[in-house]
Amino acid sequence: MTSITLSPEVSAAKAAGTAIVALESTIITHGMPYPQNLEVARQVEQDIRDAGAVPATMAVLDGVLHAGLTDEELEGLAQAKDVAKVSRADLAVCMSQGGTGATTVAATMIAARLAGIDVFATGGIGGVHKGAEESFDISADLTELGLTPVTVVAAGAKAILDIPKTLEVLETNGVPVIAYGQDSFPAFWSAQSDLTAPLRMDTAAEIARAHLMRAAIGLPGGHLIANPIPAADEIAAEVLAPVIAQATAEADAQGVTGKGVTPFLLARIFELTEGRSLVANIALVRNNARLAAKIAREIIALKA
Ligand code: PSU
Ligand code: MN
Repeated sequence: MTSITLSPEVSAAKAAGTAIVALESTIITHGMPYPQNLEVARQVEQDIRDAGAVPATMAVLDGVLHAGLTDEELEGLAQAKDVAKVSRADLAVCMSQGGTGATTVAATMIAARLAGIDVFATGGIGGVHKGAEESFDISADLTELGLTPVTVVAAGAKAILDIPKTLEVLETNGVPVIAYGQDSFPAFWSAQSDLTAPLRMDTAAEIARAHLMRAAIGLPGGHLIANPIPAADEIAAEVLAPVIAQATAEADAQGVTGKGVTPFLLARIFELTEGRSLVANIALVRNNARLAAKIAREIIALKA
């Protein structure tokens, strides 16, 4: 029983010692509408190749956990309806039942570890939701970052989350949170927030050294690299605040709970901004893919 199946491209990269960057698939199935989701998935894969690394998009297809999808597989997933969203809790169940599922940040980290991949690029991680003191809605992504040795490049956390509480839980879980090239923790659509990130690094090489040192001293868990959105693509926090407030209120009024919360909010924000949120989202994911490829290449260079 093999736990994970590598695509021909990923398999060749492993054999050749080429840098590899993991990508999640929940962003494709539950984070963006079709057909932009497919265009973005392909574009981000190409960005990673252009930066000298190989992309490995993770997903469960008919019970098989894949690291790297063919273009047909990617297209099938992007068009499919009712794909499960799988995190740590349901990954093995989805596989044992022969199901098809898109991987969250947590499940993608688990898949990356199984495939021997150190670095993973995404848009935003899950976190502590607003009102968590009542709902207890805290993403399994935050637990995974404390358990699984993968460096995750994201654009900070979305303002649908309680960002100060998200940073507290990451600290409790022993996760180094590193802002790239600035002091403040980026807030997804905005490069700056009024929170100072716990750590700052200015080069991919410095991040690669921290990643390898964590492994060398035997600590489990990864790093969260918070990479600010490029200035040209930012959306002002004042523009999004009322949109987020409305989407959150609707989720509450409609009784949306559990793993439905994040996809509901992402879809409503897309509608309420008439697609403006998606343009920024695409720019920041591509920016994260390029940085992740650099870090992955530095790790390979340091291991050599
Ligand atoms: N945040 C985003 N875009 C996303 C997600 C989060 O800005 O696509 C997805 C990721 O796959 C993340 C998951 O791992 O949602 C978190 O879901 P939950 O809050 O249910 O843990
Ligand atoms: Mn949740």
